[in-house]
Order: sequence, then structure tokens, then C-alpha cells
Amino acid sequence: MSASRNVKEQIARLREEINRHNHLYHSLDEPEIADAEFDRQFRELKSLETDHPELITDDSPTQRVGAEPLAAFGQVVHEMPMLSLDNAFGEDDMRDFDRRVKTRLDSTGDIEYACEPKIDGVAVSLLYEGGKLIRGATRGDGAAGENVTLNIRTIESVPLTLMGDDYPARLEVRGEVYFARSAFERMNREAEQAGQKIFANPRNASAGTLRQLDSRETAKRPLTMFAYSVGIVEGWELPGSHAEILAKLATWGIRVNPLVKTVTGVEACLSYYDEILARRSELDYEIDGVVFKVNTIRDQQALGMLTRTPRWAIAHKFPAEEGVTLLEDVEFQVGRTGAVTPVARLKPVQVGGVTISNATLHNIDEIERLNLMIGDTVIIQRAGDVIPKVIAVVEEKRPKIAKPINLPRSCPACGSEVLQPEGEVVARCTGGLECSAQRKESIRHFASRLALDIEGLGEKLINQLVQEGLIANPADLFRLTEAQLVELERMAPKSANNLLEALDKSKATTLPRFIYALGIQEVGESTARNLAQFYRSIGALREATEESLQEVPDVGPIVAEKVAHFFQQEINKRVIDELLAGGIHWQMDESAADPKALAGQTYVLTGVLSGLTRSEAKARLQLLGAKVAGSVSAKTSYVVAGDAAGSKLSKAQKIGIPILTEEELIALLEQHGV
Ligand code: D41
Repeated sequence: MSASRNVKEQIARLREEINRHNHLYHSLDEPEIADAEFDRQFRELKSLETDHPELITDDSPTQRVGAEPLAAFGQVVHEMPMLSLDNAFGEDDMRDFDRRVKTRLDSTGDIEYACEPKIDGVAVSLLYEGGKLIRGATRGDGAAGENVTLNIRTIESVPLTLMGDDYPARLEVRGEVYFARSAFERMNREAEQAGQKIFANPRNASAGTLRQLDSRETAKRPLTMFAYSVGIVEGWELPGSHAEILAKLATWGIRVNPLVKTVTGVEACLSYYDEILARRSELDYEIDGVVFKVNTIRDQQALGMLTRTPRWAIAHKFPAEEGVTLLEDVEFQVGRTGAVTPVARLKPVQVGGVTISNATLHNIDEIERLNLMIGDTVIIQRAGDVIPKVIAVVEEKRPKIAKPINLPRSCPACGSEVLQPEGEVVARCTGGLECSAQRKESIRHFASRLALDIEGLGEKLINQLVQEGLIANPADLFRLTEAQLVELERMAPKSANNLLEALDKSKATTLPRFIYALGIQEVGESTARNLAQFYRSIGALREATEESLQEVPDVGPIVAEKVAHFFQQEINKRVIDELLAGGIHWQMDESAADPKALAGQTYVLTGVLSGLTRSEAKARLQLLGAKVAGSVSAKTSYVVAGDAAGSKLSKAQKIGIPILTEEELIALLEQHGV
């Protein structure tokens, strides 16, 4: 039966290719092929398997979609207990730890340590037999955890089959499953829009997702994992050091954190800690410290363990970025689309070196969930540079005079009715463009950096212009005169002229920016770009039906409805006509983005980008045929350096790779129409 042998071979070849590209993409962050090519291979495999279901195996990459829901998880008793980590809360603790290690090892020389970021996720154990993933379990209490195999199998960075041919007959990989911050935020945004439950933080989200009884749900959520050690190992002699074990795991396709490093002596550990702390906000995952492990396995064995923690490892924790303070008041702010958002006014408190006096409360449901009252003592959390949030109430400290918090019935800006549609979490002011808050916010959005980028037109000035009745919508901006402007308080003729010039300059824009600037509900920057690519003119977009809109990539029925509705409103039609008549224009190269424009070039993104997310920058570069790699080498064409760029930037400078700023990158992308 040569035909069937042929099919078998074809399936085997496709599986191997798909596994290899999965690994390149998810573990190494260095894709070799475009997503579309990957999807093509995947579809081909799927269709062969549909025609030959007898050839489907458990470890086929098509089998990550989840299975029938379980009634409950089984228990897994860990053959070797999963230990926990002792903590160090400062340099003194770290020096004590190092001293204890040296004394026990009877060593006078500096100790070699393997250093790793401490991922704030969920610890798991993966068991491979004959190179096949046969079981995944949570750590649980260290002695026994839950059998979450079906959920683990959906994680694309976890190989179902190990790569290479020198893996042990039995191998237990231990690691931390987590949510990338970007993926977490996207998921919560989508959940919020769909009126579903949102997670408080990525850690809760990963724990909740791993404990989903319906693995088909888990499959929809992008969990990932970094390995941090091994448990059971049979049929393989361990190498001499922890770092070598991790390096070996990586060769079998297991994802290992690229920031793992070996250093000598406790002072170098402290420098590593400082380095990782400084880079904390640029990482796409949450960490709560760094872990140091005596690198030599023989030394680890000599040191042994206490009841639950090894003597050879320690977690050096970052200072908590949480604070306790009083909730003095809650104000309701009205956004561009009328969303009424509660904001906590706090008694100012220092958290991680920053004074916090406001925190977001998201929506009224969040207030209910927290059971929050004015006058409460609250715990607030500051994560990186995002807006701080209230995470809990200290209910024992609630004063008798604490006041309940109610959604206002009327808009604090315009007095129109505030409505919260059944089943939605967002309450909205019904005043539309009659509402001064919505007007101000929509003009502020129109002028913002990623929209028309009108220099010098900030919040204060917009408030002044709206208050004075000089503008009510974006089109009015372009009718402002010098005579009107100089009448304003604190406006010298020079600044008036600067503003008029900036307005003039902003008229030359791009179609995606213009669409984004309109501030249509649910239309962010990337949707605006998709709409522009699809319709190529504002005229065509204005005429688009809901049906046609749903053919645009990433546009579903909800977004289509909002877009169509927006262009039906008389006021919006008028404003757009006036903007175009007022001289707003752009050039649209007739051809779509050239997928080969940057072919053969490799980009490395580093540091914090502010105007676009990393994944977006990556996607847009890839649309033009560029590769985006995770580390700098002689093959790198350009390094894009955001704020606080670190070692990748210095390496690029050292080997003479050209550096682009974020602005230069955006200009490059726009020049090529993506
Ligand atoms: O990143 C982590 N969360 C992490 C956790 C890490 N990088 N290394 C770890 N190493 C260990 C030992 C030393 C016991 C092998 C760990 C953990 N344990 C751990 N995670 C949860 C409990 C213990």
C-alpha cells in the first residue's frame, strides 16, 4: 500500500515541520516563516487527518484544541515532592544566605549561582515518557497536585513530543505557567466587552485557566511556560550544573527564560537583581523577584534541604508595590464614548517610590465586587507604569460613617441620563455630543499623538476652547482664528500662531490615522488600519454595510454595528464633510502593503515602546516581510530602541547595528502603508 505509506510520511513530515515552527515561534521568538505559511501547513495536516482519522495520534499538533469537560480533576501525588523557595527580603538576607552556603560547603572562594527571574505564575510538573508528554500536574501543596494534563496540552509552547533523540526515557520538567501581560490585557478587554468575568491579575488568570474543567476553553487562552528545573530523571546522567540542565531542556524544545544567567559571588547576584528590577516593566510577564540557585549539582546535593525548601536556592523578592490608604471619595469621569468610569480619590500614599492619590475602579460592578465604600481603608497596587488600582478593602477597618457608592443617575458633566444597558458592565451618559465631557474627550482623542497628532493642543487648552464655546467638534478646530485665540487667558500671539501652524500641519495625515481620530467606539488603532487597508478611501468606508464590514480582518458583528452606526449619524457625516472641506487630506498608495518591502531584513525590538505595543510593531513589520528576532546578532539589520532599552541596545551599538527610534519605526511603517 504505497499510497497509504505516502500519506503517513506526509503526515509525519508536516507534524515535524509544524512542531519545529511552533518551537521557533513560541519558545525562541524567532519565526522562520510567515503566519500564513504556518496556517497553510496546519490546514494541510488537518485535512489529511480528516481523510485518515486512523492516523491521528495524541501528540499531533492538531490535538491542542481541548477535549470534553471533566467532572473534576484527578489527584497526582508527586513522586519527588515539589519544594518551595525560601525568601530573602533584602541585601542582608542575601549575604546571610551566601554565607550559610559557603560555611556548609566549607568553601572560601566565591560560589557560582544560576540566576533567574521569578515568574509570578503557577508551578507545574510535566512528565515525559519516551519523549511524549503523558501528564501535566499543578504543584498543589508540593506533595500532591491536580491532574491538568488536558489543559497543559493546549499550551503551544509546551512540546507534546520532545525534539532531538537524546532525551531521557523518563523526564519530569518543572516550570511556571503564566499569562503574558499583553495576552492577559487583551483577554480581559475582550471579556469585559462580552460582559464576562475579568481576572484581577495575570497570576489569577493563569491559575483559573489551568483549573478550567473544560479544556476547550483553556485552548482559547494563550498560556505559556518557562521551565525552571527537573524532577524525575531516568535514563540520563544529569550534567554537572543547573545552567547545563536548563540548556539541555532547551535543546529538547522546552521553553527556558532567556534571562537566565550564571554569575560568581553574591555581589554579582545583587547586580543581577538590580538589573532585572530595572527591566521589570519592559518584560511581558509579571515577576515578583529573582531566584538564585547554587549552580553545581554536586554542591546542591551536599547542601541538601530543610523540610520544604532546598538549602541551595533562594528567592530575592522585590519590594511589594502595594500600599494601604484611605478612600476619600469616588468621582465619575465621562469618556469620549460616554462611558462613565469611577475613579478613586485616595489619601496620598507612597507605593514603590511613587506618590499615589488616584486609582481606577474600572466600573460600577468592580465597586460591587470589592464591596467598596467611601471612607474605607483600601489596599492599592501599582504594577509597573500602569494606572494604580484598588485591589481589596480592609473591611475590619470600615468606619461607621462609611458611605455607599452609587452610579450617578445623571451625567456629572451635562446632566443627561446615565444608562447601564442590561447585561453590560459599562454605564454611559446618553448626552452624546451634547455632553461637554464627551466633546472634550473626543477632541482630545482627535488631537492625540496616534490620531492627528496636533502639537500643543493639550487637555487644558481643549477644555478652555470648549468652555468658551469656540469649538464643539473636531471640525471647529480648523476654523479657529488668531483673533479668537489671543482672547483666551494665557495665550500670547506667539502661542496662538504656533497652534494655528500645528493645526495646519496636521491636515496632512494618513487614512488610518484619520479613521482612528474619528473616535468610533471599538475602533482602535489596529482596527482603523484594517478598515483603511480594506476600503482604501473614506468614501467607501462611509458607505460600507454591516455585512461588508464583517469581511474586514478582526471585525466582528459588534464592531461592524458600531462602525455602520457611526457613519449613519447626521452629526458625524457633517463633521467628516467639514473636516475634508477644511483641508484634511492624505495620500493612499493604490497598491496594498508590499509583503516583500522589508524582505531579508531582521529587526530586534527592545525597551518600552509608547505609541504601539511590541506585538503590534512585530505584526506590522512582518506584514512587510521583515523578520523580528529576540536577540541581537551580526545578522540583525536594525534595532528599534524604546525607552529604557538595556543590554540589547548596548550590544547593537557595540557591533555597529543601526538603531531606530520608535518615531522612525512608525514613519517607516506608515511609509509602506501598514
Ligand atoms: O520562576 C519561578 N517562579 C521559579 C520557581 C523559579 N525560577 N525557580 C524555582 N525553583 C524552585 C526550586 C529551587 C525548588 C527547584 C521555582 C520554584 N522552585 C517554585 N515555584 C513554586 C514553588 C517552588
